[in-house]
Amino acid sequence: MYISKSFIPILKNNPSEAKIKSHQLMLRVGMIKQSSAGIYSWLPLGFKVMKKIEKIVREEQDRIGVQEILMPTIQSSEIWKESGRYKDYGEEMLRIKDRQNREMLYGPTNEELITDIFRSSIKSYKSLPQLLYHIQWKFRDEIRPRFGIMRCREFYMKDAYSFDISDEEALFSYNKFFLSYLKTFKKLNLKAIPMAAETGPIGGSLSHEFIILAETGESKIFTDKRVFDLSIDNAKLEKQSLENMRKEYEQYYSVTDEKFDKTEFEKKVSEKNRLITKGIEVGHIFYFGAKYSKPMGASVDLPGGKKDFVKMGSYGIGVSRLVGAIIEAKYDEKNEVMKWPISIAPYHVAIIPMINKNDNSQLDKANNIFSELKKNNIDAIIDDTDENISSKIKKINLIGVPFQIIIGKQSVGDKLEFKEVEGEPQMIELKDVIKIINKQKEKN
Ligand code: 5CA
Repeated sequence: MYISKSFIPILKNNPSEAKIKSHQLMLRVGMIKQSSAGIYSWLPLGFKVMKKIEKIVREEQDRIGVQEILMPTIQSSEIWKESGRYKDYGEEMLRIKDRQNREMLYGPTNEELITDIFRSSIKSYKSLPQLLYHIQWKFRDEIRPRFGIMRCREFYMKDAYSFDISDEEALFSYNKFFLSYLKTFKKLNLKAIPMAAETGPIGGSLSHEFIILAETGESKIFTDKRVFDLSIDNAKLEKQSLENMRKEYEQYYSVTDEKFDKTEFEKKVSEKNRLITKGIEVGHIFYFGAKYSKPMGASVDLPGGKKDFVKMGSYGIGVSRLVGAIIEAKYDEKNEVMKWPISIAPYHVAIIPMINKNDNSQLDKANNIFSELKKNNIDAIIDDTDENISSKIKKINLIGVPFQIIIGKQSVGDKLEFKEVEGEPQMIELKDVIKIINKQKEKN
């Protein structure tokens, strides 16, 4: 891919309407374009990154045995009337009438729809547990959409739902997601901390928000620093192991301001371990037992012949919000350098030749390198514009391509000038470039 032919509409300066760095960068390098308040189009660069995040989220859901489905964005109001949430959800729900005058809505979440799907097919405890997820657009008519795709009205979410026979089994499902979320965020190179949280309009008795630290985050958090040192490496997908892992996290005080209790915080956390800061909520999990299954009549036959309502939980990850959250965590605003983890970078490497109108040799060299990289599953972009090398490097730094091959005066014979973003250049052969990039890809 040539930069001259790509749709990457870069702006010279930061757009004035953007207040936080993720919003600034996403508009500046043309990852998104606002279409109306809180509603965005995703342009190639942004879409590529989001799709890569989605892939990692999906892999980690599949790994714990959640089955993927796809539910529609438009739902009927009937099921929401059954659960009692049609009224409760209030103005955040976008309500629509179809041509038959039926009340429809753009789904803000899917507890009702999934319960309806479940109850129509699953009748026996023998089919439990059922773990289902989808990745789909949601709409919430937020009163104050802000910070670009961080708090917008239309956003892309992974939402999963669990159905179990008893509270004990349901907590096993909950804990599977707890672990899977920690793994997902780790893969995305983020340190997310699970924090006891309020359940809000989703409801239920148990809930954790997964928060990454960021000054620009909207959640105020109160935590025991030692929670950052915990490791999930030894946790296994078994009841006891998962329970122990969650207990280990829960022994450290970690809450958002909705749950904050000053006396408890000061009693449980010594002064040197107290951390009061801000964060971004990238995931949220809930356990709500029979909150939806009871009013909607989703029950199964039990071993003795009796029936009971299934126990449910729901588990969300803000896939589109993660794009912004990762920028908040990784973007060096002062030097205008973005460093995407290679697993989600829009391109693995940028090839930057010096372009000379009367001499095609540098561009030919770039094309050959591009083909060789492609053969090795390395996704490259060639900056074929006629800007000078230093402004090209600036642009690539801003986009956040993690590696650069510069074909300038330094590159002679088989040796190429190769560097990591913010790293020192080294003169090496293409085969070694391939080795370094592939090694980095495997590590992530
Ligand atoms: N049904 C449950 C779990 S599947 C649910 O909807 N949970 S939620 O309301 O907490 O949303 C899940 C995740 O979606 C949040 O953790 C957040 O990362 C993301 N999210 C929520 N609202 C927005 C919004 N307005 N803009 C961008 N992302 C959002």
